[in-house]
Amino acid sequence: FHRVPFVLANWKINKLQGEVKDFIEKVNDKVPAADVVETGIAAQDIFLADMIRETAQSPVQVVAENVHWEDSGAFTGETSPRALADIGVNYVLIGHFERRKFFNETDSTVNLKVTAALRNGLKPIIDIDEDMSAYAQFMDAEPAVAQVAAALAGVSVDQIRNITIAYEPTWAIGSGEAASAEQAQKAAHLIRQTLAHLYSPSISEKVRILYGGSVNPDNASEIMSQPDIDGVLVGKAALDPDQFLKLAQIA
Ligand code: G2H
Repeated sequence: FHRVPFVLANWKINKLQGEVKDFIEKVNDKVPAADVVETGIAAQDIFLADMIRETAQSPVQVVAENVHWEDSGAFTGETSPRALADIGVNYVLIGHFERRKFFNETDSTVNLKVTAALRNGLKPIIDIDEDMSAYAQFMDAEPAVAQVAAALAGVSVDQIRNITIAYEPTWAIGSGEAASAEQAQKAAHLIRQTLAHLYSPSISEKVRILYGGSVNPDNASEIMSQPDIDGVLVGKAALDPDQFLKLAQIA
């Protein structure tokens, strides 16, 4: 089974309207075909509708950075998964380290959001982080394994095909210090073993696992050449269109 690599930019709350437009104009015609390398950009909700329009003729996927777990109702300031699907969004990031750290995202809200996304036909990209102490104990990935299981509670065998997992060790996020290819592979392999245990070995082979945390065009090729790593989630480096295109070409 061939897993199509996924190169996903995470802009967080950077960029203004004009910068978004310029970036998309620059990359639209230059990204690889979606069956070779899938490319995507996670951006603030306020830009998503424009981005969907601007990428209509290109394979670039427009990705939400977060979503609420109810489809509608009185939840001021949140974004409905049904509304995201309605404007044409396909993918949503769920449980990014920064959501967990600054906005009280927990394994249980992550699971509610994953379920809500799937129910509305959105494909979740679930972030799994890991703390520094676990790293000090030589990649004891136990917490990562528990996070995967919690995030996927109630997700069926049919639905798991629509899930992407992004492994982003906390200490590597925005620090300029990426995990080594070997560390990243080790964690990704453990995550795949967890999927095999929760579902089946053949299903675990169908799920994409990305690495994120200080990825750039210099370290991406070694990381992406690891057998269990199917792409990268990139913050800082992917704010620049040329670097984003380079990463897509490396994949
Ligand atoms: C981790 C990553 C993107 P950066 O947050 O999700 O950001 O590449 O800047 O470490």
